Amino acid sequence: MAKRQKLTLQQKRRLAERQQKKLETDDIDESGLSEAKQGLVISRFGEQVDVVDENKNIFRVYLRQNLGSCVSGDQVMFRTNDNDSGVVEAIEPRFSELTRPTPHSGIKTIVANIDKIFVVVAPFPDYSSLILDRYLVACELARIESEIIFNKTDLMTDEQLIFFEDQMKIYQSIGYVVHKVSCKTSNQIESLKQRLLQHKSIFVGQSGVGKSSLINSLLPEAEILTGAVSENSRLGTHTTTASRLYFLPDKGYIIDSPGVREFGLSHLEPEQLIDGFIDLKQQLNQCKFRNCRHLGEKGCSLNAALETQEINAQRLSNYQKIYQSIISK
Ligand SMILES: Nc1nc2c(ncn2[C@@H]2O[C@H](COP(=O)(O)OP(=O)(O)O)[C@@H](O)[C@H]2O)c(=O)[nH]1
Ligand SMILES: [Mg+2]
Ligand SMILES: [Zn+2]
Repeated sequence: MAKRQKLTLQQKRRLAERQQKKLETDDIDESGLSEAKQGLVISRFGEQVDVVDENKNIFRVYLRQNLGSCVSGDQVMFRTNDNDSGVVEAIEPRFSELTRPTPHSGIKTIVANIDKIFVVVAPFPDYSSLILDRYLVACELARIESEIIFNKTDLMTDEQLIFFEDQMKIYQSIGYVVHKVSCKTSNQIESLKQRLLQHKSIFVGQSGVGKSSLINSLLPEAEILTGAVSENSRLGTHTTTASRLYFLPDKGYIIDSPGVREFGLSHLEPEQLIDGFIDLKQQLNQCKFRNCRHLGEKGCSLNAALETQEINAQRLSNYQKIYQSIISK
């Protein structure tokens, strides 16, 4: 067993060495590299990233081996060559990051250096408060401020409008800023824009809720940057599988992210989860058992808070569902 493992490690190392050599000899002309300069990562494509320099020139460059993860929003030091290519040499420390688990028990950084997360939901694809709460938990635990966008209001039937008004009230009463918008009619898009300006934000949410459409409505000029990247790198258009950063007119930026159906939280310790539910946490008041999991145990203070309607039943139920999903991972 030990021998086999050793071989594998050796093989891995050789492979890495070969790749590194290939990277340096084939793709990067080391002698022609510029001085290191500061850049901002717009998007990641496999082993390459698009980096923008202070003059808003965009380069598709390689990553030095052992650099660690490099994602949209990362501040980097990089060098370029005459072919609009180059290499990232260092990643600056991040002031924030949003992470999620990988299928193999690892943790993946999705985005770096953001100060606000907009969670987008809509009547289509089917709205789920559980999915919304999963995102909100991730935001709270990353200590990044979040706001909620209810998009596609133009598609809501009268019945749905009543339901969604009710949902919005739940989140507003917790303290979340809620936006009720439509890309189709541009309803409330301008007031949403005011909340974005000066910030470094990301749009997250299920695929199809309208994240990319929102960015197009908010920043028609964002198209220009998209075009510029494709032309500059000569590598065709961008896939929707990668996150992508767009500059706001003055300061700040907005990052469009690909949708994930359910935001994974399996990397959390179950007892961390309550910190992600700010409303429930506030109402915690000495449960009978010190190690209470708040799953309906006798003497749980959240049962009492539910009875006096200090907390919302849907939120408690979602907390319990997520808790169960973490312990059954
Ligand atoms: N009726 C309506 N359709 C919308 C609205 N916003 C987006 N869509 C449509 O929803 C679909 C998915 O939008 P997209 O922006 O690609 O979603 P994303 O996967 O979250 O980026 C597209 O067909 C959009 O035209 C809206 O406010 N109203
Ligand atoms: Mg999209
Ligand atoms: Zn309890």
